[in-house]
Amino acid sequence: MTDTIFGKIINGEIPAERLYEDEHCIAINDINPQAPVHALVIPKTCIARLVDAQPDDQALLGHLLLAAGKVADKLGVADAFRLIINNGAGAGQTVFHLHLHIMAGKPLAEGDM
Ligand code: DGP
Repeated sequence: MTDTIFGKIINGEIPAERLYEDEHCIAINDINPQAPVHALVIPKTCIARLVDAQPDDQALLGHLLLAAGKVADKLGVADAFRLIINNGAGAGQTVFHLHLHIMAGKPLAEGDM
């Protein structure tokens, strides 16, 4: 585990309500929501950026997508949500522990972020 804010949330040093948890990941609400529904799916193992993932991470990456679907369902937005991964500071990544943003609850146009 790294000492990013998400590592601290995963190991319980920093409190955060867990919307979902399983062996490999947790989901929490984003502290600074950009949409009415804005949750984060975070693997318990730290991969800094998506591009740092290795072939051995393939199952985990698939698991995160399946978990995101479960979380969207639990949040009542399974019919209309968007997944975003910011990779690198230039793309807006601020926490260098891979995470998927689940965003929903407002009309999503193709060009929206
Ligand atoms: P990104 O820009 O893709 O690295 O997204 C990081 C997100 O993490 C950002 O939307 C805000 C959220 N975030 C940062 N610190 C915390 C925290 O302590 N708790 C929660 N719930 N979310 C956080």
